[in-house]
Order: sequence, then structure tokens, then C-alpha cells
Amino acid sequence: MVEKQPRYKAYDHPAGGWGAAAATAKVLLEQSVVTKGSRALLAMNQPGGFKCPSCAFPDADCKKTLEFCENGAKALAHEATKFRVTREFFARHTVAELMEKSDYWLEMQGRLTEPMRYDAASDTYVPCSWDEAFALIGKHLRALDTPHEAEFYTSGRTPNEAAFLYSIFVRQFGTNNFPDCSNMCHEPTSRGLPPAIGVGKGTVVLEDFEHAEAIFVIGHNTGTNAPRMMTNLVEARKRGVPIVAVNPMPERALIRFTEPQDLVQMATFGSTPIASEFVHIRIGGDLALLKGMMKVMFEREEKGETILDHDFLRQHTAGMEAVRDEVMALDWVDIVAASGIEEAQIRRCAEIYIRSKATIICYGMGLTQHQQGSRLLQQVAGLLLLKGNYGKPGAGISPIRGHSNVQGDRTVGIDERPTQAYLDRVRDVFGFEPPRGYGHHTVESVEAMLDGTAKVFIGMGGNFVRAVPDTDIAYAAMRKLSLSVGIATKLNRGHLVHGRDALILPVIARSERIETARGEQFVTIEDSMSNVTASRGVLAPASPDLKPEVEIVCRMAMAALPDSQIPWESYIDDYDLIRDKIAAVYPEIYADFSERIKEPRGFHLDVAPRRLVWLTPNGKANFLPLPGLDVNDRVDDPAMLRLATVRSHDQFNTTIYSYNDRYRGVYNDRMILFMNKEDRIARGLETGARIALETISGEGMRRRVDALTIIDYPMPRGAVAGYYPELNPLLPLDYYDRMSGTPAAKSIPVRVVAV
Ligand SMILES: Nc1nc2c(c(=O)[nH]1)N[C@H]1C(S)=C(S)[C@@H](COP(=O)(O)OP(=O)(O)OC[C@H]3O[C@@H](n4cnc5c(=O)[nH]c(N)nc54)[C@H](O)[C@@H]3O)O[C@H]1N2
Ligand SMILES: Nc1nc2c(c(=O)[nH]1)N[C@H]1C(S)=C(S)[C@@H](COP(=O)(O)OP(=O)(O)OC[C@H]3O[C@@H](n4cnc5c(=O)[nH]c(N)nc54)[C@H](O)[C@@H]3O)O[C@H]1N2
Ligand SMILES: [Mo]
Repeated sequence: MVEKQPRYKAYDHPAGGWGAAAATAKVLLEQSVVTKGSRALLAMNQPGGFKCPSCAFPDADCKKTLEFCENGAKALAHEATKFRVTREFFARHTVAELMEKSDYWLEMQGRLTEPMRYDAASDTYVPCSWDEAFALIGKHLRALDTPHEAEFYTSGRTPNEAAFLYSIFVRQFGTNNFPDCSNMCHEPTSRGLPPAIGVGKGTVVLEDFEHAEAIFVIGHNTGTNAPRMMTNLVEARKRGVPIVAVNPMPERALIRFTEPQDLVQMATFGSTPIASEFVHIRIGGDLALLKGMMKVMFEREEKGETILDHDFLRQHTAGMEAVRDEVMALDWVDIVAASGIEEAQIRRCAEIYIRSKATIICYGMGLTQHQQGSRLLQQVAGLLLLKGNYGKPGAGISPIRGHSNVQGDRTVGIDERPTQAYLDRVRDVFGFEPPRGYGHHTVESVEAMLDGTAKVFIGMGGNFVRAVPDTDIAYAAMRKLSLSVGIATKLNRGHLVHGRDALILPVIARSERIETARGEQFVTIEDSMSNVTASRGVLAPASPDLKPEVEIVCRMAMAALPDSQIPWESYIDDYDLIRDKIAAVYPEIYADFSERIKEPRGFHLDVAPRRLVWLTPNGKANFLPLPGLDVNDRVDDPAMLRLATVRSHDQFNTTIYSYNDRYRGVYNDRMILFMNKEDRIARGLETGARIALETISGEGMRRRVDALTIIDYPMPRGAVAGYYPELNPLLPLDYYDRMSGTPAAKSIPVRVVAV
């Protein structure tokens, strides 16, 4: 790393704007795909084109000719890169050598080109044919004592067709072991919301942003992780809609933003202020904020005002009284202490909420990744119920999902805890009896590998070992496997930390054409707002030896289940046949799939709360109290700091695009600890000091990351932040939300160790 610039220099420009335009041009140049990349960008998120492989935010209505953002361009440029990882590359580097390289270096080597098998004698990956690869997978799977000894991971880029077939294959094989990236991400949405509002999805569609009278953005770094949503925030703000941003980091784009696609703003160096209210919350302080807002409302009701939507509450909800009693018994002093927010600001937030006749609450990992993440989301759902913010334009709950098809994968069966009704459907449509018990979520799958009960790991995309908690333990777990398989576009650490046998299977990427014996095929994606759209790649595959994910799933099934009656072979060539089966398994939402998907803009899957229908056992929307003010276990250690592990502006999860984090003013380094100056001084440390962090945990195991540099940053007292995945060794495997299994990656109790 060359240190041409200082490591830290506050960024005082608006986010977006020319900085974003320049970054887009730079990444296309870096990957040597200026012409090819620019052509592909024109087809991204357009009817007849492909869906952006980056985030899950829906596309706007054809209003713009360019419907992508800086980070979408990075994702595409890295996918369309001209660099290649070939058999010569693998021959040149042993796996031990590759392990010494950084994640960034591995990513920059380019696209995988052909199937590779690990050869222990030379400690290298050597070429193997696709037939050999599938035979090896079949052999390992058939040799297991029970099907539960295999773990089938899914990352959220996998399209619906491949994910659906994968879920059927694995269930016919005999297990529900479906660890997936959602288990580390929006699982609290999938588990926490159903008992409250009957669905584990958002209830908002894009048009709602045009009708909202107030928007809350809680625990989400929008300008980096769902940049296309900035358009909606800018438009709302221009209409005078109050926007409340709740975050321990004053994320640049939530403060001021220039729309890179607004030519006037670009030409005049103008920008739009975004947050009308920035709430500088303590890590995990959101519960106290939400309760404080509720308390204001209940107090005013007690004084005789009509604040709540009583008709809605009477007709549609149950359990409000218990929440009211608990909230009214709370003391303002405690609410202020737990949130770190002055009572006056909490009252202002409540006032914004009370005045608005239609409110949207959006949230990201800042809410989900806590020990009580699921129950915290139930409080968000409850706050919205108080004013009837469902089933009307401009209102609702809006999880901002991560991976572009993570929600879709869930909808079509990637679920370690499937419902019995769904399993009955699978039995009736496919004619086999699926397993009925719960399978493993991500954390449980690592535990099973560790104790030797899991022997085969198949990774449908993703970078499992870098994404999961407790990096060192995860490495040890992977190395115990008899077979690990990485189905991927790019080389990553997950391929280097492997089982006794190991395969890397390269796939055709989202932006690339899929040609089969029946002609060109397209796949489908469900975005964060339940819109299903077709995605048709426009580029030639990176190598002639790649296969589509659908074919890989079918051939794994054929190898593992030679007696299966399911016509796997036919699905390889004709994706409409797969969509017909999806329609048969999910008739309520996917009826006539193959017809409806012909609409250029796709279709919206029914979300019952939009119709004021509550698919809960009592047929009502439920208030579900979470007593107290803590979403994480208390730690009695005066030296304790809460660590949030976050993404930089230049990464996509475990994929590192560069060592810069422009909006936070960080350059050439990722081993950074963002800390409040007072906290630093209280520890007798200089700014720029090198320190180590250690996790505080009762079980006596030492978790430590060295060589972090402190920078003074406007964090609340007691809160620090640093980058995922570098800090994952600090996140204990068993530190997770029990309801959803989601690791509490935003609230790790740590202490600073001077070195
Ligand atoms: N460019 C790009 N886009 C992406 C991704 C990417 O890595 N790069 N990843 C994709 C994926 S899989 C996901 S899940 C999403 C992730 O998108 P985000 O949800 O934005 O993810 P994070 O960067 O982890 O950070 C979340 C925010 O939560 C804040 N935060 C931390 N702790 C707390 C807290 O206790 N309370 C509150 N209110 N806020 C808190 C952090 O300061 C940060 O601003 O983005 C998706 N889109
Ligand atoms: N400490 C901490 N840990 C976290 C988080 C955090 O905030 N903090 N966030 C969590 C979250 S929200 C998530 S979603 C997970 C992410 O976990 P994963 O989804 O497992 O990780 P990614 O980095 O998105 O996976 C990147 C790899 O996917 C492969 N890939 C890319 N495109 C495709 C494709 O089209 N098909 C296939 N088959 N493969 C492809 C490439 O080889 C690439 O190297 O990490 C979680 N871990
Ligand atoms: Mo995610």
C-alpha cells in the first residue's frame, strides 16, 4: 500500500456528485472495461436488461435512462473485469501462498475460468472437468451417514430459479440445512416481523416514498449501501418531507447529497440537505429512542389529546395495553441514558411522527445485528401500528435488504425452518416426502462443522468463512470438512480455507448471457420491495467453460440422487419449466409466473398487510413488548466499548474494491478504529495510536485483533466502529439474536489494549 495521502481527512463535500462520477469512471478504467462496462451499464436495471448485482433496492419507473449508482458501477466493473484467474495462475501459486495474500488482492485477480479441484500433494488447485466435479460431489454426498451431515449455503445473488431448484434438491436429498447470508443480515426481519404483522418482509413499495409525510432511516448507510434510494430521499426532501436519520455515525450522504444524475445540481455544484433531524444514537440505543417516542404519544393521550389512530388500533391490532403500561413506567432519565439522546430531541422526533399522516420507517444492519434484533424490529412495527401506518399510501415498514436477491431466495424456499404447509406443497408438487425438522442456520452450521457432524459444505455463492463470526474458529471448522465446494464468480478466501477435497466451480454472472440447448434464458430477481423482475445478461460469459447456477444445481442433484424422479435435465435447458414449478408451489403469490414475468417491469408479490390482512394466528397485528431498554446483554466493565462492524464505501461485503472510505475521509487503510476523542483521551491514547482490541466475554477465550489505528471521529461516547470482515475475529460465534440466529455484529463488547 502506498501512503500518498494522509490516512484520515474529514470529507466536507456533499456525498454523491462529482466524487461519485469520478469514482465510476475510475473503477471502469481499473478493471479495463471502459467501453464494455459503459455499454453494460446502459442495460442495467432497464427492461430487457439485467438486474444490478449490487444491492436489493428496486428500480425507478423508467424515468431515467441511467438507473445505476457509483456502487452498482463498481459491482458491474468487477464482474465484467478483463482480468482472469486461469489454470496457469493456480499452478503458479500454492494455496498456502494465496492464503498470505489480502482479500483485495484475491479479488483483483479477476474472474474464475474453469472448474478446479484441490490437489493435496502439490497444495494447488488443478483443472478438472465438470463431469469429474459433479461425480466427486455425488460421491461425497452419497457416502454420508445421514443427509444432515451436509450444509448447503446460499448467498443472496443467486437468482430465484437456481435457489428454488437448490431448495428442492436439498430437501429431496433429505435435509433442511440451509445456512444462508440472510442468517447474518435481515433474518430478524424474516423472524421478528411475522408474529407482529404476519409477513417477514417490508410493506412499502417505491411509490410510497412519493406520498410519505415523514421518513425515518434507522441504522442504514444509504449513500453507500443502497445509493439508488438517495434519489427517493432527495425527492422527498425537496417536497419538504422531514427525514430523521438515526445513526451513531454521521454518514455523509444522510447529511448532504448531490444527485449524480441531476444535471443541474451537478453543473451548479448544488446539493440537498437530507436529514432534517440527525439523531446521534448510542449503539443499541434505538430501543430507548423508540420507547421514548411512544412515551410522548401515550403521555399526550393521557392528557386528553387524540394522537393514536384508535379506529385502526381497535379493528386491526391486539396487545397495545401491555406495551403502553411498560413504556409509561419507564423513566425519562433512563431513556435518555440508554439512547444517549436528549429528551428534547426525542420529543422532536415524536412530534415529526405524530404530525405525519403517512410515515415510512426504513432500517438496515444497525437495527438487525443486535442480540435482540428481532424483538427490536417488533417495536418498530409497533410504533407504526400506533398511527395506523399500514395499508395506506406513503406508509409502512421498509427493511433495506442487502444482496440483490436475498429476499427472493427466501421466498422460493431457502429456509432452514420451513413451514409445514410449504413442505406439504413441495410433497404434492414433486412427489417426495421432504424432511420435517429444522435444519441449521449459519451459526449452527459452523458449530456442526466444528464438532464434526457436518462433513460436506456447498457454498452457492458467497464467501462463507469471511462473512461468519469468529474467523479463526470458522477456519478451523472448514478445515475439518471432507469436501468443500465454492460455486463462485471470483476467487475468495472461502476457496483457500477448505476441506480435504475441495472444488471451485465458476459460474456465469448476472450481467452475462445464458445460452442453453433451448436458446437464451433469463432469470428472475425479487427486490427489497417484493417486485419480481426478469434479468437478462448482455455480456458474453467471462470464459466458455462457465456454467449457469441452474445447471450446476441440476447436475449436483443428478449426481447425488441418481434415482430422483424429478426431471432435472429438462430444467437445465428451459427456465420456464422451473417457473411453472415455482407457481405450483406458491400459487398465492406466483400464479401464472411465466405469463406475468413478460411484463417489462415485472410484477409485485402480494404483501398482505398492504391490504390490512394479518396472517398471524389471531388474525391481528400484534404489539409484542420487549421490556427494558437494552437490546444487548449488559457488560459490567468500565473499560467496555461497543463495537459496530460496518462496510466502507469501497467494498461489497467481503469483496474489497479499495482501501478508501471516501465519505468517512479514510484513505489507504482499513485497519481503522473510529472513536470519540473523549474516549481516546480517557484512555491516555494519542490520535493515530496503534492499538489492539479484545473482546470482553465470560468464557475465557481470547479474541484479539492487532494493529488498528485510532482516528478521532464523531462517535457517541462508548461507541466505536471498524470494518467488517477484518474485525470478524472479535465477534463470538455464540453472540447472536436467539430468535433469528443473526450475529450481533453491531454491538460487540470490546476493550482497547495499548500495544
Ligand atoms: N456498496 C455496497 N452495497 C451494499 C453492500 C456492500 O457491502 N456494499 N452490502 C449489501 C448487504 S448484504 C447489506 S445487508 C446492506 C447493508 O447496508 P447497511 O445496513 O447500511 O450496513 P452497514 O454498513 O453494516 O451499516 C449499517 C449502519 O448502521 C449504523 N449502526 C451501527 N450500529 C448501530 C446502532 O446500534 N443503531 C443504529 N441506529 N445504527 C447503527 C452504522 O453506523 C452504519 O451506518 O447493504 C447491501 N448493499
Ligand atoms: N462482522 C460482520 N459480519 C457480517 C456482516 C457485518 O455487517 N459485520 N454482514 C453480514 C451480511 S449482512 C451478509 S449479507 C454476509 C455476506 O456474506 P456472503 O454473501 O457470503 O458474502 P459476499 O462477500 O457477498 O460474497 C462474495 C462472493 O460471492 C461470489 N459471487 C459474486 N457474484 C456471484 C454470483 O452471481 N453467483 C455466485 N454463485 N457467486 C457469486 C464471489 O465469488 C464473491 O467472492 O456477511 C455478514 N457478515
Ligand atoms: Mo446482508
